[in-house]
Amino acid sequence: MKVFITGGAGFIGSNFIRYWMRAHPQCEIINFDKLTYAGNPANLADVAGQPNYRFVRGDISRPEDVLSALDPDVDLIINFAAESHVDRSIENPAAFIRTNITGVQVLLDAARERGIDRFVQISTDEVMGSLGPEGYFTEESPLQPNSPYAASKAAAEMLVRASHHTFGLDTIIIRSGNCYGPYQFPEKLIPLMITNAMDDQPLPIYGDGLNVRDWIYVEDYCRAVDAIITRGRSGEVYCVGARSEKTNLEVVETLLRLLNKPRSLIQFVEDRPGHDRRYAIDPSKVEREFGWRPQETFESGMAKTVHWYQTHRPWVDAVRSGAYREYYQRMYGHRKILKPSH
Ligand code: NAD
Ligand code: TDX
Repeated sequence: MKVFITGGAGFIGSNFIRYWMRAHPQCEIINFDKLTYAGNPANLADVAGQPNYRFVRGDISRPEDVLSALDPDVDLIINFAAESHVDRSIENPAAFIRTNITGVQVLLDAARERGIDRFVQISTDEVMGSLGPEGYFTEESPLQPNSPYAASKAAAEMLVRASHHTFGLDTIIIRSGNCYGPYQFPEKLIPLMITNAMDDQPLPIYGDGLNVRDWIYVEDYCRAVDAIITRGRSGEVYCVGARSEKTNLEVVETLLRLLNKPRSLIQFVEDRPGHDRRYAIDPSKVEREFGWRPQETFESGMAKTVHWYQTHRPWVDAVRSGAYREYYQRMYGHRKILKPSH
């Protein structure tokens, strides 16, 4: 089998490639990635030399890039490539439209042209909007995206659905909750807080810190994606979550404890505009159909994650240098500091 994985140099994609090569050692992989600020060849340095792995640099929104890299004998496309950070989509949505919408249509067209057996779109719970204190997202929840990022991922889902319905393309959509683990770029909550705390820098929590996210350790997610790809039904949507809801404040307090750093590092700052209050996934469908269960608890996954960042200082220093410093200053330099309400 030959798999075309897009966005494999990013956080989830690189963890998935490492996982997949272990689980399916006979399989050939093409990793197709534009290497944006979020794509980092160092994330896959350990597999780069293997004979069944090939890297191609290219942009999913450019048909000529995709068609020249997509060998005729590819069986499966898994699309991890995306602009993935909500705050950047608020600052400038243009790249999100190009990659997350145009790029997905380019891949769908290429999949049809080449007669690919299955197209898997990696989506997100954010397409379903924000929950109140009660209730859960399921595969039947309406799409109600609130940020430019979420809107672009919802649009992509609609294009995937249309390719299935109109052209009979074999497609699957997978929506997960917030992933965390090794190799995550430190713009996202958990790696940003760990790397700041390691350097005794302030930990900027948006608003009251009581927004809730549903966390899943990346390796657990990779196993779920594997089960869905190999055994899932064409045209279906699958929601993956580990039943692990935490407020942002709970997340930060957990990692402060693991790092043995003081609570005084916490700084409440001006909220994210349009900040979704709560995400929570009901993963019953995936549990029922595949018998999948997460292997890590939030505590064990966080302990592994903190340990990974502590023991990969050169990786941390490299990704936090150069353009990252400008990004950080732009994103956090002007945020008002708030007095905590609790
Ligand atoms: P990431 O930002 O770490 O990685 C994205 C990768 O895509 C990078 O390697 C980047 O270089 C590549 N890329 C970006 N634009 C591209 C383009 N035009 N052509 C080719 N490659 C391009 O993202 P991630 O956190 O690993 O997320 C992977 C996927 O999972 C995304 O589709 C995201 O929407 C989805 N997702 C992520 C989470 C999460 O918690 N991280 C949760 C749910 C869904
Ligand atoms: O500095 C911060 N302070 C803070 O309080 C950052 C970066 C985030 N937050 C809050 C905002 C959210 O409530 O933490 C929570 C998590 O934020 P992010 O890590 O930016 O993730 P989120 O906005 O929930 O989106 C993530 O999950 C779904 C991923 O970035 C998406 O790619 C995925 O689709």
